[in-house]
Amino acid sequence: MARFETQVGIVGAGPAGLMLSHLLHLRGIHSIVLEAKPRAYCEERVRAGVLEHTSVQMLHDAGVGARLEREGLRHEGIELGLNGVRHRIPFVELTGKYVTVYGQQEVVKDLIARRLADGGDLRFECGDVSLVGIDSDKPRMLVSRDGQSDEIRCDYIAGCDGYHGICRDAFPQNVLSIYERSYPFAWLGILAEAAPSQEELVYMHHPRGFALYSMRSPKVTRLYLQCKPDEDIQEWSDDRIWTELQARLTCVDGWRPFEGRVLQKSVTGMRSFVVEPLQFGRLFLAGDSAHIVPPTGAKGMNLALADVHHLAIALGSDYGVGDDRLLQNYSQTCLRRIWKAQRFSWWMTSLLHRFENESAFDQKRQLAELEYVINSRAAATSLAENYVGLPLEGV
Ligand code: FAS
Ligand code: PHB
Repeated sequence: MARFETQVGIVGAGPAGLMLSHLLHLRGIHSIVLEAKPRAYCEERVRAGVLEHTSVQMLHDAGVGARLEREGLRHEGIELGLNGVRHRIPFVELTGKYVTVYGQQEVVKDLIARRLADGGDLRFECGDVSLVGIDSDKPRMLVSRDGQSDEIRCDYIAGCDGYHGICRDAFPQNVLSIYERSYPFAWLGILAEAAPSQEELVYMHHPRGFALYSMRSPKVTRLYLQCKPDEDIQEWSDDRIWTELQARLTCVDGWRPFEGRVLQKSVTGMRSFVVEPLQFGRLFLAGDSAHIVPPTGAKGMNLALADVHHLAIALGSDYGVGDDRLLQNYSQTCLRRIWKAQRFSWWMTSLLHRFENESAFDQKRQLAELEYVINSRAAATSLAENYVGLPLEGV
């Protein structure tokens, strides 16, 4: 067995794990990142695409924002669609802030490149990871692959291994409280080799179900449509997908998405999920390992970055001046933001999707709420300030 030592062991090389490793490096704190998948897989995995104002600021301040600045698409608003008419929510006018469209895999590529350039210890295809002694002073990560097992002794462990990872399950059962809600639908999403036919995202309410028009670059668009929770992607030819997207997104002013070759298509389940607390002993959860939001509010990746922002500051204070109060408050600090993002993501999902068994009253109430948001500056401002990202505590 090979033995290694580090200050912070990190499980998972998604946005949370990689950003944490980088932020710790900037504070002179050593970390080892264990990732089950190959580097290429992590760099090609298509997921989120919208960065809050706060996330862009964080990436810039951490010195990993140069390509984001060059290639990110600045979006000063979004459009809500109702009865084939688009209504703009002007973020900058209402909040002074904007969002940036930049693929999650681009953020991951930038962070991996920077970590490796700084001599970071990233171990891809690491093998099976298990945790030992998380409530002791020296927790360990055990990694076994091809009959070889390594032991990594740490001061702290960060569980950044997503919803399907192993770290959350390392918490004793009686410690965790789980809050969750599922939705009677999913999203069928495509990446298309088609130029954007308009500049901003369109969130469309439609009797056939929700549809979202998003993008990645001047040549690539990203589109989603509401589908059954157990939808079989094999039953969706590219033609059928475009026909359904055009049926839901085409507007009375003639606007419609440009079509193109479908580069990637998948179905993503919708759930709201939070565990409390985010800490047990010297194990800290961050990102999707602790919370999942439906993507309607574009909060997933941004919440993961906010968690590790707080964790890096807390670890920096502990290592820097021996003050562990921020670490003790880490869970509560993150949960305040997590529950606001949960509320907003649930609200956007409830506002814009068709709920099969909803009553006629609920349908009318949903439309009234959408019309209120479209026509009320106060309601539009509330949407805008949540969408661009609420201020980070302590910043
Ligand atoms: P991640 O899941 O990104 O990273 C966790 C990492 O841990 C992965 O690389 C995984 O391979 C690794 N890992 C897991 N178990 C391990 C183990 N036992 N040992 C070692 N490594 C392990 N958000 C949006 O806003 N818009 C979207 O369109 C959108 N689409 C999404 C589509 C999908 C299919 C998913 C799952 C999420 C989507 N999200 C979206 C949310 C997404 O952006 C997440 O919030 C974000 O990836 C969270 O980042 P991390 O917490 O770093 O977790
Ligand atoms: C995306 O571009 O992938 C995207 C944008 C906004 C969302 C969800 C996903 O709400």
